[in-house]
Amino acid sequence: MLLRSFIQNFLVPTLLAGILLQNANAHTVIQPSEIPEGTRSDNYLVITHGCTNEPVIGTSVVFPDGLDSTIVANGNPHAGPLSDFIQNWGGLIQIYQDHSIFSEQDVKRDTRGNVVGFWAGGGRTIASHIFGRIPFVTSAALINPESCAKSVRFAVAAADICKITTINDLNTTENAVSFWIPAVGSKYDGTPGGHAFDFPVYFTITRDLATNPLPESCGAGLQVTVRPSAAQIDRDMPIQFNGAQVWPQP
Ligand SMILES: [Cu+2]
Repeated sequence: MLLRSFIQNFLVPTLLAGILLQNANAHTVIQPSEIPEGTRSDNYLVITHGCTNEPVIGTSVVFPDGLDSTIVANGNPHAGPLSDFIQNWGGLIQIYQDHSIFSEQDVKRDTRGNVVGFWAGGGRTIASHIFGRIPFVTSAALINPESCAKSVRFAVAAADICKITTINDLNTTENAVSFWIPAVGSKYDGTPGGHAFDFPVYFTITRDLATNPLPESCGAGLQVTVRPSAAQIDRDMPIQFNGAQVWPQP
C-alpha cells in the first residue's frame, strides 16, 4: 500500500516531470558557458540526453575557427577579421585525456594547425537518461582593448552520435544523432523544426571591464557573435580515427 502510493504520488509525477524537462530544456551545453577574458578555464562539454532512448556512443565538437567565420556585432554583420574583437583566437582549446566515458578521443585542427574542436567515442556509452561530460581547457582569451566588444559569443557545433550512419542517412535514420549545430547551410544543419534545430552550443568570452575598460566612444558596447562557415563545419565535423573517417560512414 505504502509502496503503491509512493509510486503513484511521487515517482510517477517525478518521472513524468523529468521526461518533460528533458525534452523541453536539457540540451548539450558547455559549462561554464561564459568565461572572463584573461583567465584560463576548465570547461566541460556536458551531454544531457541521448537520442530519445538511444545512448550516446560518441560526440563531435567544432568551434568556429575565426578564419572564414561569420561575425555579427549587435546584430550587424562585421566584415573585418575576428582579431578586431579577440586578439588571440586560435589554439586556445585543448582537451584533457580522459577515458572515464569513451575509450578514444582526439583533437581536430584548423588549416593553420590550431586545435579547433575535438571528438570522443567508443568503449562505453552514455545512457540516454543521464549526463556525461568531456573535459577540456580554454587558455586565456584577450579582447582587443580598442574594440567595443563587451562579449564575444561563439556558436559551437556539436553532434551527439547514437548510431553510425552515412551523411545521407543522418537525418532519415531514427535516433541516429542529436545536433547542436548553427544552421549555416552545411550538411549538418539538421531538419528545420527538429529537436534543437539551429540551436548551437554557445560559449562566451566576456570583457574584463576593470582591467580592459571600454573606450569612451563605445557607449554601451557590442555583443559579438561568431558562427562557423558551412565549409568549416563540413570539413571539421567528421571523425577521423587512425587516418580513416569513422563518422559519418564514408
Ligand atoms: Cu535537448
